[in-house]
Amino acid sequence: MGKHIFKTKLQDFNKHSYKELFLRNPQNPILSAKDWPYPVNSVFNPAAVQFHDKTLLLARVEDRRGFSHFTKAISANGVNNWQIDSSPTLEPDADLYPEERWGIEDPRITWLPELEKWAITFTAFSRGGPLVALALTQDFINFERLGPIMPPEDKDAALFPRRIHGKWVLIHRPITANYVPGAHIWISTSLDLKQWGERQILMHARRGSWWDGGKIGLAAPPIETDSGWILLYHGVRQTSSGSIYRLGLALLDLDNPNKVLHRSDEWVFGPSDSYERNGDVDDVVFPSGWVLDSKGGLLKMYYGAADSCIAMATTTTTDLLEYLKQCPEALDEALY
Ligand code: BMA
Repeated sequence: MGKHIFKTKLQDFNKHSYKELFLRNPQNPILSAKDWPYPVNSVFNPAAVQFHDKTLLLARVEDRRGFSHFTKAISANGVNNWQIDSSPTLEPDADLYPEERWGIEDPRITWLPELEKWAITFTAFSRGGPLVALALTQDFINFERLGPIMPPEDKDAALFPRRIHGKWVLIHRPITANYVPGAHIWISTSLDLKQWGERQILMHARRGSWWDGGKIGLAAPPIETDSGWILLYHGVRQTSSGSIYRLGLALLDLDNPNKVLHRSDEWVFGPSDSYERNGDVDDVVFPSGWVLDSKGGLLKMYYGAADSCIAMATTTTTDLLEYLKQCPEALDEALY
């Protein structure tokens, strides 16, 4: 066992009640199938960005075949009065893009100032398994598909907003062979957004009874701060009645994002309200986007709840950084 485990003693956990970093919106869930302008099974796991001073969600929408597509919803306050496209915004097109045969899922969006385009990384569900695909857009009406950028199985990907040391950087989550069992978060680089290399493990899933023992993946795209990149990730624990998806935090070195500076031992957000606990897949909170209000410093996290609806919770980058800096230094160890 590593020294890491003993940094927080059990009595420290018991002394205080947990400080909640995220505050759920009282109107949760803010969007669900009943709000959709056309018949769908469920809406969940949305990407989220600030677009022309409004909040734009690109929601994963699942039809009754079980296939997913994306539809955008725009709101001035990011909570209600959503203008939802009357038909799918981006649909799988298996004739031209065979990797999209069984749908497209879980988008993440990053603004790339260098290209003046939004980069959408998403899971394309190919016959060979889920893989990471990339599309670019300027207006969320026309999309330029770059196709698969990672082979199956790989998902939970997002780009950093700028090149670092001349290279684009991608976080993603391949499922690898059994040398280091589990599903870990990886980081790769590219010169042209198409050919990716220098792949390495960024963060291991922990093991045993840890809340993130077994499987982790990126949640929302990394946020740049003076202290480093804030990484929000989901961790999965298998139980006798299924998986529980919860969230943790890490801080990556600003100049060298393949170095993890701090990582939360505890989860910082997990399913507790009924819409998070019960749905198509119980006990899932799955953010894939957050929006920073540059004026107030408020950070709105949008997440899928129980694979059935969309909810929102708020925090601030100040609170996240304060919390993260108290977290243990991360050991790049598979054997926690
Ligand atoms: C993951 C992804 C997510 C989903 C989650 C819980 O593997 O497929 O889209 O929300 O499982 O079912």
